[in-house]
Amino acid sequence: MELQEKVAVPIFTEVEKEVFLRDIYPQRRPAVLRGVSLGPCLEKWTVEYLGQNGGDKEVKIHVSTVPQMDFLHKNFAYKTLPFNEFVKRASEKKHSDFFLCEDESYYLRSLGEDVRKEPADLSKQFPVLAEDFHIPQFFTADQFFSSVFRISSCGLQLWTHYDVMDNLLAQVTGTKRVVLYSPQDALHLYLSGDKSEVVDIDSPDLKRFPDFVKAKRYECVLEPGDLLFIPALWFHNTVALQFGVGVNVFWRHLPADSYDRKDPYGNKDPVAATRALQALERALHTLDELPADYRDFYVGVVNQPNFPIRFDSDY
Ligand SMILES: O=C(O)CCC(=O)C(=O)O
Repeated sequence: MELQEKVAVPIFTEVEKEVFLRDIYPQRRPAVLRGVSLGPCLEKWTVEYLGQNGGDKEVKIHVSTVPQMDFLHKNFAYKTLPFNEFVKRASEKKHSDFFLCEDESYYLRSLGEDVRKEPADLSKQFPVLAEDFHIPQFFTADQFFSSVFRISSCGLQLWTHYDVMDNLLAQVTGTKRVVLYSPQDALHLYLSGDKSEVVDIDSPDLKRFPDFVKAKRYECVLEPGDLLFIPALWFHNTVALQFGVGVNVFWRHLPADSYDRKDPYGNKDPVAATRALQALERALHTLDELPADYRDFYVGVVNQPNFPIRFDSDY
């Protein structure tokens, strides 16, 4: 059996803004940044402190009977809990109060005040805790898009997906394994929208997903204090190796008007890409007027690297 190529994500220590912008950012490849100051959150954010200072604001969470969450088959439930109760439950292995079963797993991806319109912003939803977390100033204020709490039970695995914004994922407490795939491997990931259908990336069903082995696997383990730079369009899959608290910061790589204005999550394709994909879908639909063998032929023509170059067909 063909083996999947594995690469460790490079680690850079005590990176200053100038070095990030000159040597790392333009490469458009993931990088672990170690030793960048994130503020007092590293010492302060215990379960008790988070509960006391995050308060009892209601948060919408994912709850699952198994740690491997599967978005496409929705093997989890959306529930609501006060933030302090959520943090307590996410930090324990067995629960006396639970929704589905006593060892259920929890995940929070924090949201904006108006979930449909507003991106998450720690300083608005959790102002006291936000003071403890210093966002690395690697980009300009007008590029800022959102700051999102990522809090997971031990073992919780988040599906492979891409986002359209550049991202710094900060691990504040606990450790997390992150596996990434390049946008160039999109064809090998069996996409359904922005997510991969390959749920079990460690033991994939190669009968269903034979080309998955062709996707190069980039991997790192984030420790408290680490930042992971995830460039836009890079696929990522996370496993919390311990109960952990992280914050990710999305910012714009492209001019602001390239992005969908009604996208609080930062995962809707840029407007030009959406327009192009819709036009392509309509164009491919036109081929339905032809028999299957003609259709396949012309889809093949579109897919060949020289498309749309046409040579004169006269002899
Ligand atoms: O840390 C996680 O659990 C997921 C992070 C993620 O998907 C992101 O930062 O975009």
